[in-house]
Amino acid sequence: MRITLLQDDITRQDADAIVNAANSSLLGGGGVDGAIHRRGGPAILADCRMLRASRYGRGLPTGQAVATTAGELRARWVIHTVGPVFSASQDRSELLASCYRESLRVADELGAASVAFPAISTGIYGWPMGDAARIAVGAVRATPTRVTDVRFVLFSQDAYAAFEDAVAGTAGGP
Ligand code: AR6
Repeated sequence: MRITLLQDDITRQDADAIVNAANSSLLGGGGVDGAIHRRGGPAILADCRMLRASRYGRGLPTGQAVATTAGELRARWVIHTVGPVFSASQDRSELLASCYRESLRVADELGAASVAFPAISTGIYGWPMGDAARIAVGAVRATPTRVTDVRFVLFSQDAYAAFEDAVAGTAGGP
C-alpha cells in the first residue's frame, strides 16, 4: 500500500472512494460533510436517507462506516464514517482508529483500489491534529486491505505537516 499526503479539498479527489467525516445522523453537517453534500448533489443525501430508513434507523454508530453513491463527485463512492468527539478525560483513540479500519473494510467490499481520507475528528470534533495524525497513519498501516492507494487529503499546512511527521515517525508527544 502506498500512502500519499496532499494539501487539497477532498471533494476534488478522483479516488475510487472518498471518506466523509460524518455524524451519526448521516443527514449532513458542516466541514468535510457539508462540502461533500454541496458538491456531490442530492443523490448522496437520498442514499443516506435510505440507510436511515433501513439498516441504520438509529444512526451510524461512532467508529463504523457505510458507503453511498458519490453523486456528481469524481469519486465512485463516498464512505461515511463517524469520528469520536475529542475528550480530554476519556481515551477515545480506539474509536478514531476504528473509523480508518472500518472505512478500509468497506472499501474492500466495494472493490475500491484508491481511497482518500480527511483528518477525521480534527475539525468540529476537536481532536488535536498531531495525535489524530499518528492514530490515522498507525491504523491505516495496521489494517490488512486490498486498497493499494491511500491518500490523506489535508486542508491546512499545519495538518499536512502533522501527517508528514506521523508518516516519518518523527512526531513528538501529545
Ligand atoms: N477537504 C479536506 N479537508 C477538509 C475539508 C475539505 N473540503 N473541509 C474541512 N476539512 P470536520 P470532524 C478538514 O469538521 O471534526 C460535520 O458537521 C478540517 O479542517 O469536517 O470529524 C459533521 O456532520 C479538519 O481538519 O470533521 C459532524 O457533525 C478535518 O477536515 C462533524 O462535522 C475534519 O473536520 C464532524 O467533525
